[in-house]
Amino acid sequence: MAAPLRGALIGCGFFAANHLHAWRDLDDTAIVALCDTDPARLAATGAAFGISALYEDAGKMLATERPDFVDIATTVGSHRALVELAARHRVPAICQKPFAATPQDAEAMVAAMDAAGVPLMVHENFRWQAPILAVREVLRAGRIGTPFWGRVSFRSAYDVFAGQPYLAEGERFIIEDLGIHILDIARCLFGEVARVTARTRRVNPAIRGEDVATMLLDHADGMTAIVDCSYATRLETEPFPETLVEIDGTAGSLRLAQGYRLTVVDAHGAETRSVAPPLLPWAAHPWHGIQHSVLAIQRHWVECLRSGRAPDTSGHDNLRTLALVRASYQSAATGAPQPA
Ligand code: NAD
Ligand code: 89V
Repeated sequence: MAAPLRGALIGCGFFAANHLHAWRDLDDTAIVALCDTDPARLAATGAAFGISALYEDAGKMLATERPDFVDIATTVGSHRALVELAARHRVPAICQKPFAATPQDAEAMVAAMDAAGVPLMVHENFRWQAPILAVREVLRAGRIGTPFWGRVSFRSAYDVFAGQPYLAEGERFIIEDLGIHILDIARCLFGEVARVTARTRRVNPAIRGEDVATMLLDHADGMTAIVDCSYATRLETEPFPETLVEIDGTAGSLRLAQGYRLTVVDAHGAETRSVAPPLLPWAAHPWHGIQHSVLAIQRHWVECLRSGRAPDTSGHDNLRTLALVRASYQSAATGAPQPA
C-alpha cells in the first residue's frame, strides 16, 4: 500500500472543520499542518483535530512541510494569492468555491497551476451530493431517454448569515455563493450552456446583495433548463440545503422532491425511493448532505492524485461554471440574454 498522502490546510474558519473531519475519514490521507492568519482560530482547530504543526504564514508552511497537496478553505479574496503560492511551490491544490473573484483571476490561477505542472481541483461539492449522484445515475442509464427540459431549484429561508456573516456584506450574494453550486449541477446534468437569461432581486433588507435569482439556460444541444435560487422563501417545512431537480426526457421523467424523494417514470412505470444522504458520525442535520459530499469530493481528489486523472471539477472545468455566474449577473444587469 502507498504511503498516506500528507496534506496541509489553509483557512480554519466556519467550513474547514468539515474538510478536516472528512480527511480523517480517508485512511490514506493525513493532514499534517494547518495555517490561519488568525492565531486563535488556528490554535483551536489544531487542538480540536490533534494537529501540532501550526502556521500563520502559508508560504512558510509549504516551504517547511513540503506537503503532497494543499487544501485552501479560505474565502474568495485570498484564493488567487494562495493558488499562485501553491504553484510556486509546485504543490497540487484544492481551492474552495467561489474559485475566483474575477475571470482574469480565475484564468491566471489555472494558468499558474498548468505552468507548474500540478493538479488543481475546485471544491465544488454540490454535484457530489448523494441525491444528485442518484439523479446522474438515472440519466446515465438512459432510463428517461434524452432530457429536453429541466429545473434545478434551491429555495429556502435558512439563516445562512448566522454562520457566514460575510455573505450579508457583499454587493453580490446568491448567484455568487449558492447559485454557483446550482449552475454547476445544471452543467453536470445537462451539459454546457450557450446562453443565459437571468432576473434577480433582493427581498431581505438586512443584506447588501441579491437573495433571489432565476436563470433560463439555453443549452448547447438545444435543451432548456431553469435554475432558480432563493433565500427568501418561507415554506411549511424548511428544506435547507436540499437541491430539487425536475427533468423531462423523451422516454420518461424524474423528480427529486423535498425529503430526498426521487421519483422516476420510465418504460416500466413509476418508482419512488429515498435518496437521503447518510448521516456521518461527525455530521449534523441539516448540513449532513453537504458534509457527506465533502467526503465524496475529497475521496475523488485522492483517487485523482494517485491515478494522475484530472478531477471532475478541475480549475479548467470550473472556468465554465464561473462563466455562467458572470453571464447571469450580466443578464440581470442588462435585461438581455448573454452568451455563457
Ligand atoms: P471563514 O471566514 O469562516 O473562514 C476563513 C478562514 O480563512 C478564516 O479563519 C481566515 O482567518 C482564514 N484566512 C483568510 N485568508 C487567509 C490567508 N491568506 N492565510 C491563512 N488563513 C487565511 O469562511 P468559511 O465560511 O469557512 O468559508 C470558506 C470558503 O468556503 C468560502 O469561500 C465559502 O464560500 C466556502 N464554503 C463552501 C461550502 C460548500 O459547501 N462548498 C459551504 C460553506 C462555505
Ligand atoms: O455552499 C456554500 O457555499 C454555503 C451555503 C450552502 C450556505 O450556501 O455558503
